[in-house]
Amino acid sequence: MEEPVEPREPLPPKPDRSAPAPLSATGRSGAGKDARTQNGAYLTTAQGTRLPDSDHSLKAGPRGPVLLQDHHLREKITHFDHERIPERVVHARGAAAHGVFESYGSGARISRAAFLADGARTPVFVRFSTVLGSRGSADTVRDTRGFATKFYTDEGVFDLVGNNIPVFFVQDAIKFPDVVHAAKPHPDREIPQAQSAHDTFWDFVSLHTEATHHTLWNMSDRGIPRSYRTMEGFGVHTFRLVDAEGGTCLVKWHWKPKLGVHSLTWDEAQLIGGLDPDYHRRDLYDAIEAGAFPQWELGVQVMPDTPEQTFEGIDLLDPTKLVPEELAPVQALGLLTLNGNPTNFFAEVEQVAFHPGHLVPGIDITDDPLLSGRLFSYLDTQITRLGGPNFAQIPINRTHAPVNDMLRDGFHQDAVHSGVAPYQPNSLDGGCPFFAGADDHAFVEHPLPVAESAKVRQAPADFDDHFSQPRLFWAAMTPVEREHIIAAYTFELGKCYEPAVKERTLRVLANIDPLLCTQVAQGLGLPAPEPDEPSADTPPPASPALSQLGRRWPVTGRTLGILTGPDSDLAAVDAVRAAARDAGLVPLVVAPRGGDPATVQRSFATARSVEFDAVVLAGSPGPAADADPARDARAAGPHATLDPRLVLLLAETWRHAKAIGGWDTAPDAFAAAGLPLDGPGIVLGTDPVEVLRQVVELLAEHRVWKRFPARSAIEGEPTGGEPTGGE
Ligand code: HDE
Repeated sequence: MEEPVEPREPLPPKPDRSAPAPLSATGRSGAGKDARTQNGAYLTTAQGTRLPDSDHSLKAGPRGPVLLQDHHLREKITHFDHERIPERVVHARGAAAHGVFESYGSGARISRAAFLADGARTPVFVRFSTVLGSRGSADTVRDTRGFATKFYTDEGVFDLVGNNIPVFFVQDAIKFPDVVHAAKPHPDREIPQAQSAHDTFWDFVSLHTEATHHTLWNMSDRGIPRSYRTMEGFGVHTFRLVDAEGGTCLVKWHWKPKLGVHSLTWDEAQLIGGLDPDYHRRDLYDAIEAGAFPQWELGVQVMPDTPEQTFEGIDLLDPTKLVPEELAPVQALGLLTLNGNPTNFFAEVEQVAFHPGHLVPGIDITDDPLLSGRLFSYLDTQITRLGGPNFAQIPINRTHAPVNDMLRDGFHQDAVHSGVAPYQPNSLDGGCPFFAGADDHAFVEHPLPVAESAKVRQAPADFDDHFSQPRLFWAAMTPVEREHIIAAYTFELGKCYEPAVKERTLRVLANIDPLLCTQVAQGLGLPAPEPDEPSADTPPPASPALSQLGRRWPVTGRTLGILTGPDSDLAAVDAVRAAARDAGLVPLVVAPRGGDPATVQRSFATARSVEFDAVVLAGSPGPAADADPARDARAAGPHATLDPRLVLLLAETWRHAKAIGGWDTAPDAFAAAGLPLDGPGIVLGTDPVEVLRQVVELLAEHRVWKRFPARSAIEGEPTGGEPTGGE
């Protein structure tokens, strides 16, 4: 309770925390484990001089003027003035974790990369992000998510800098500033923050129709993930793998989450944006702290490396196209486990610098024009963001391989280079460093023949096909997923002011699908135009793997709200909590008021439905002491028999299609809250643990969509057929 005053060493980091390996600024040569932290029991200046006071400036008497000679004041304030660095121009908002990648060895036959060898274990650091918002923006906005992985391999750093959507808005890097300027807030008012629901974004994407495919994914449930843990990741571009004999293949990278791909509903996403803007960041951190380590399998789709660089008619150099998994199945290469939270957000998450050009032997690039531009951009951007060319020496960016790069000096040089000959060839430093051959793990570019051609500013003719793959995606969606897409377009365009922007976008939608176009037009109160892009003679191939629904997934790390009242049977609550933990869930007990955090995690005043993936109700709690049914602004209405906050919680849980269980007098509460007792996804019973078992069954499908069948206009089977895969 009292402020400690006895000098003592800093406390050790918490057990869930990890940190960059204690390596020297030039790689593997070791430094002490505490080299990266500050030590010492006493407060000092940056020069290590101990300080007697840091609460008062040096003054000429207690009421006198502050003296300029106060070097401690000047050092403290000057450093503070320079604490911020420029945020990332895109992907500014993010969260990250440490982990390990364990290779299955299956990739060794297609790539010589050492980290893909059988049994290889490689430390990793993974940063997830939104694209559009500023550093302080909300997590749950509709947006693409970044999924960037730094593998600290023995052969140098490999960065897989991907997204949770497999295609991109533009085909050529020269268009990237255009799409980002259009999507960022309007330059005059700097609104709206972190969202695409505004005129400039839709102006651009409706004119630049190669953005149609990515935009459609953004409007689907992929744009509002439930958690970073339930996101798929994609490398987007096609990469070239090189095996030990120099043989090559073309691949697309995939991260498959062990928990499945799940999303929020739009209503939830908006509520959470206000209630808990750090929702995804918190979720990742809490899961790791709780020991529910998120996992993904890394996989590749493998395509032959032919001179055309196409596969089944799909241009592999076009980043607006995906390869359906039904044509090239994803082959698993290894398992990623995130098991350590950062120790210091700024040092690690803010300062980590990814770059698609951080490659290792066995992984090479293709001529995708979007990738070519990225190979320039990521290095360039760090020089401004991290204040100079030595960002590779920041602890989180340090390679785990020995470095001898002959790069010298510059801002923030941490290494003390010895020798006199940072040039090649030399004899004065004994000829060191030496060149490596391919057998010594050198990165040798694959000698790809370049076809004879003229210098032009042009794209290949098949890059003009902007609609076949949006049609493929739409065809794979189930009715409920289609309904969400329609609602998302209607919302976003409904936020636009310019009639021309809406009408032009409807023309784009007509070219994807008439149903999509007419439904959105109806919501906007505008006529639905006819398509002006001819449909292909053959319908799009079926790719049910694109749908998120129809499978069952592990429930590990999902949250369960256990709602209790003063009359709840506490033994039953305990039994349900234990059973929930056994099932891998995170149970949170909600009680009328706060209490010992070991038994009560939320009160009626602090809980809101969006925190829970499912809820169970132990009885029928009346209004708690701090409730005011008549005036509580959050209440769905006055309910004398139930706490009004509970009414709201139950109504939202129902509306968001989540599983709801109850025992004892819970049916009275459900009835009072207007929930149909025999409705889909409502589990009632006398045995609380059995009720929980059935709730867990429902949770394995994520949501109870049959509670809200799709509107009849949208019903009609997707052409994709039965979904496949899953656990
Ligand atoms: Fe990025 N992108 N990007 N991007 N990107 C950046 O690099 C850029 C693209 C992606 O957590 C920046 O360090 C260009 C595709 C992620 O630190 C910048 C183009 C994909 C992250 C940049 C693209 C991505 C970034 C901003 C078009 C998915 C966050 C700060 C040619 C495959 C990494 C920074 C992190 C970040 C440029 C397109 C993913 C400016 C020029 C396609 C996950 O360099």
